[in-house]
Amino acid sequence: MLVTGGAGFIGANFVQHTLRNHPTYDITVLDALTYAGDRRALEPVADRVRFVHGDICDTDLVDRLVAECDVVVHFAAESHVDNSLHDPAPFVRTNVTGTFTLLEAVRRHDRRYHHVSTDEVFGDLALDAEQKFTEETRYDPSSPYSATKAASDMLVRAWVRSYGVRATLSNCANNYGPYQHVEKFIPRQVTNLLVGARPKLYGAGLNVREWTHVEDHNDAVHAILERGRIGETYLIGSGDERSNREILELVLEVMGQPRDAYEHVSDRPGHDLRYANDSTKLRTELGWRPSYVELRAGLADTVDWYRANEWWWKPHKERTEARYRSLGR
Ligand code: NAD
Ligand code: TDX
Repeated sequence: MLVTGGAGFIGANFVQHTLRNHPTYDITVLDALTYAGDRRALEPVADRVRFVHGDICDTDLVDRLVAECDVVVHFAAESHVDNSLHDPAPFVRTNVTGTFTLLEAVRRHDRRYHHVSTDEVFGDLALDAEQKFTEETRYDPSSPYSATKAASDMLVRAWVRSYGVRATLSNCANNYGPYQHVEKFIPRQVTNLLVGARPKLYGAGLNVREWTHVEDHNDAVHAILERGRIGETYLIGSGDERSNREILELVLEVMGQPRDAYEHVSDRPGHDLRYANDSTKLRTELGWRPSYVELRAGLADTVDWYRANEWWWKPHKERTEARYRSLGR
């Protein structure tokens, strides 16, 4: 199995998860170790994984690695919306050209391919709408990040239809859990509290996200790899929708702080209001169910992980906050 982006948040959890549940798998990780990649996230399985430091846009390297594997699981991406607003160029390169490079190699060598994508490709929903995203929802991305993820999904669909590439796609809701970069909402607030800084809420904090534990996301990816239908898209989500303010208040409560111990900062331009996935297809067709049904308990575990693993996140913290300060957030 070739796992791209395996030194990132979801990819590293996927590699650890896979080796726990399928100890005989032979895994190669391809990762460029950008600011978001950290090889130390693979430390618990370092002696069981082949790590290749390289770029998914490197045609020769990708061709060689794809030729050697049976299945490609593609996580590598530029993944942070705020960064994409500031400098979209690496998003177009990695998310679009990188996916194209992988698809061409997969086509040449007739390999099974799974494409990891996001609910953000659908744009956003009104806060008071009954409706959720489904596999049929029209694409309507808002940010440079989501536009490049949407473009990459379209490439995959075209390669299935035009060339018969054996691919599946998944679009997951917001993830949380261990090894998430401190630039993202939950780890940023948890680590702010751990270093004695105040959490930062964008705007009024009314935007809603559907929070899914990374282990549940990775269970779903395995279900799709094992039983998913070629050419199909599956939406993944816990069903647990919360406003950012609610999440922050939960984090503060879990960490024993007053519920109002945070500050409001300027809002994200074009900030999507609400994401919510209808994951009925994944649940009925493939029998997937989230095991993290209690968000509070999942958050408490995540807070414990950040408390116990300062060695992992501390080296990224100061640089991340310096970047936010320059953006006024
Ligand atoms: P991340 O930013 O934590 O990790 C991305 C990894 O990709 C890093 O290790 C980085 O070094 C690597 N990478 C970046 N550019 C590369 C390149 N050109 N070549 C090789 N490697 C490169 O991201 P994440 O949160 O783990 O997200 C993984 C995937 O899941 C992405 O495709 C993202 O769009 C998708 N996704 C994320 C979420 C979420 O909540 N985090 C939700 C749904 C979907
Ligand atoms: O300090 C903050 N304060 C704040 O209020 C940060 C960093 C974020 N926010 C808000 C913005 C969002 O409404 O919290 C929400 C979550 O923000 P992010 O963690 O940046 O996630 P989001 O923009 O929702 O995108 C995430 O989920 C979908 C991932 O980063 C994407 O890779 C994934 O595709």
